[in-house]
Amino acid sequence: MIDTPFEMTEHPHRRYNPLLDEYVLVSPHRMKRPWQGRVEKLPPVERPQHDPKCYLCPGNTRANGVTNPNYDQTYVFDNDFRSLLDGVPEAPAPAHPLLTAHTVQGTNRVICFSPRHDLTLALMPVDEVRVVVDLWADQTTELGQTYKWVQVFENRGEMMGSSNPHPHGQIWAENVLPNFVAKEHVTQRKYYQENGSVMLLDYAQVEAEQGERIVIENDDWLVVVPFWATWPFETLLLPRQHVLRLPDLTDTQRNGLAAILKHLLIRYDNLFEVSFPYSMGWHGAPFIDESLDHWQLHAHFYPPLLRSATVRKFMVGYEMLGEPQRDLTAEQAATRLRDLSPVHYLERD
Ligand code: H2U
Ligand code: ZN
Repeated sequence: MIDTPFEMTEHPHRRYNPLLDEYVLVSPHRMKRPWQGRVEKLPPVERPQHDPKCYLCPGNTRANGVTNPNYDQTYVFDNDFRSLLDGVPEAPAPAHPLLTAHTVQGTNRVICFSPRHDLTLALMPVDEVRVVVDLWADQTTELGQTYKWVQVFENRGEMMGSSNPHPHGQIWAENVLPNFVAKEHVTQRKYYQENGSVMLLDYAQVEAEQGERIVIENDDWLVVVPFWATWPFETLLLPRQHVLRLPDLTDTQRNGLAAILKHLLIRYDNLFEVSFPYSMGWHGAPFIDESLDHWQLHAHFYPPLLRSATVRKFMVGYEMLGEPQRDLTAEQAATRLRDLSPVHYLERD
């Protein structure tokens, strides 16, 4: 029996994720246990500006024999190994409802963020990150004319399964809403119907007032470790104004976005002095013929690291069978990220 009043920094509790309508178990008392694992740093990896063996560098030939142009900013191409295809025939009616399958139509693209093999978004100049923002927006507009969903994302680092260190992201577009997006569509709509306001605008407001989960902010954007974060250093990037999709961002909002992206990623790299692995991606209103006022553009960052450049969080055991669990609270993670130097560790004197 614990005879002290409930403290979020002391006692196990479950936090509600309103976007996914699910819970995460938080066990802050476990932070007190001894840790005997190694806390190592990795030696910095020296990468050339151009790697003759890289599939994404300008002028190189890809796995399927196509040669990349000598691009000098960004470069988009159809993924040579697409997971989604167009013109797929209709699947037959299921033999039993428990064996249901549907046809899906779609496409996949790869975006090179820079011709420089050795850079990352954290190390690119802000005006070059801005070019990437514009490209994400333009691709969303273009693919949104054909598909209901356009998923812009980046897998960074070997730990996340990225096949190549060259700065790049991907876009998958399809004629259905994938699971997480379908969930966010329903939860945001329900919140809007019940409260008459936009869930993630209300959330940004509460976070701006409370401050304790803010990592970094500027006039148009806010980065928080969400109250319901599952990954140790997960963050949510939110506009302060109501925005449905990337292409709707104004020139000023895009500049602010490029700046805050770079500075978030610098802090991530500085945390364990390593090029921080993560999966990040954008969620905005889908291209469907329904009322969409409940939608708010946002980006999720899901980094796997927990304690050092090599010690990661695994979502296993109870997390596969019950629900996600974390020890470090969202507030503690935000404080750690907020207190880091705004100067990249590789660019310090
Ligand atoms: P990842 O780093 O997340 O693996 O993304 C790289 C993508 O690039 C991957 O989806 C594609 C892979 O299919 N690719 C090509 O389209 N052509 C190539 O020559 C190599 C990789
Ligand atoms: Zn390269």
